[in-house]
Amino acid sequence: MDGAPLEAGQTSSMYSTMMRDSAMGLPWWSSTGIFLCTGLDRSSSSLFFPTVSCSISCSTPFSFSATTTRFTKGLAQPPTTRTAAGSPELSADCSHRNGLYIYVLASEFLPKEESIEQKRSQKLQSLRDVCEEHSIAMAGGGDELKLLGMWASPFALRAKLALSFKGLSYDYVEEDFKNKSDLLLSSNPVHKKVPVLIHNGKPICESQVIVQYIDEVFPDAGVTLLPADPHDRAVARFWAAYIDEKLFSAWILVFRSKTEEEKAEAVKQTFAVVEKLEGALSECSKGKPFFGGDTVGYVDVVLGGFVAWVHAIEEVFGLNQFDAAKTPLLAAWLERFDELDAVKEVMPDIGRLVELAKMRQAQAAAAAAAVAAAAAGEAN
Ligand SMILES: N[C@@H](CCC(=O)N[C@@H](CS)C(=O)NCC(=O)O)C(=O)O
Repeated sequence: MDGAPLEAGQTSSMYSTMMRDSAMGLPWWSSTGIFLCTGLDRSSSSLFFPTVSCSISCSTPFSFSATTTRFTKGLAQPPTTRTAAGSPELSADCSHRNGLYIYVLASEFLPKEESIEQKRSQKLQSLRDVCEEHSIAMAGGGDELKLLGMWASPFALRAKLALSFKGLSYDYVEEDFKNKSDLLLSSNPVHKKVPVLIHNGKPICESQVIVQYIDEVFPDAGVTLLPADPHDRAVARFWAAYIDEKLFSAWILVFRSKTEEEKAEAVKQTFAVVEKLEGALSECSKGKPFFGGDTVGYVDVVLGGFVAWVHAIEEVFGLNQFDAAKTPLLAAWLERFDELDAVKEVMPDIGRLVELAKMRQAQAAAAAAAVAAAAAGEAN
């Protein structure tokens, strides 16, 4: 590839590493599951795969993307293939919508969901190397996004959701809280917490700040999260702050409750907050499916970060917070939100969260028992 702009309908075979799903003996395009699509494109705005609703960020002159895409239904026939320079290697279909093209140069079936993030990072790195080698300008003048997170963190999930809804590629670094990286400690010296987004070497901390930053800096990518109207924007920020202040603290009470009375009080507080959020959804959505209206917006992302834990809490504590009988709008919202491909792509495994929650509960119970035993020993 010589770095000259690709023409519509033309692709490069540079990264044609399509693999067969050997386990099933099927060609990749007829499989179902997660695919990693990587490529360079030349477009001027976001577009969507026709078969899946996964947005990919595109900016001029070139951007690269590595996005995971869930094919819930394998394709019935191979996608159109176009090759450059008569190469026998093929590229996946070029989606074409509204006159824009995307060149997906490689689609690789990922049989193991856990490997997605590492795989995505590796592919991005190889694309970056290729861009450097061929002097190809990268999206937004070489935007480099790195996210420091932890798989179970609802706050890190917010940042992942925002990046996913925007279709932005990023490197992901999983942090170990027992041994935080120097990068985390130097990037967020005040709180030393995740998430931290590092954009072209500059760190941005606090999940809500990160989501707003992403929306501001990449206005043309994917969906717009913050409302255009200043009053609507203020209302969205108000409810986002309410979620962190009230819902999260009610959950902490649920987790820390030691007696049935304490748990009942914590559950009561949780439902009171959720009831207010039902009103918020009605106010922000104006009768549409999401807080953001027809598409997800800022409050959807902020509350969306908590969705994995809503499911885990239901399994661990038997607490169905978004109950269709009590809060029908939120119950329907949750179902809708869970079904979005951009959400599925980044959602942690609920079973793993349940295990973590049970382990933390057992640790807290053991610590409380040790304190009680020590107090009893002192009294004797
Ligand atoms: N207000 C912060 C909260 C971030 C937060 O609490 N992160 C937790 C993970 S869920 C963390 O990094 N904990 C590490 C620690 O406390 O050492 C935000 O919205 O980003």
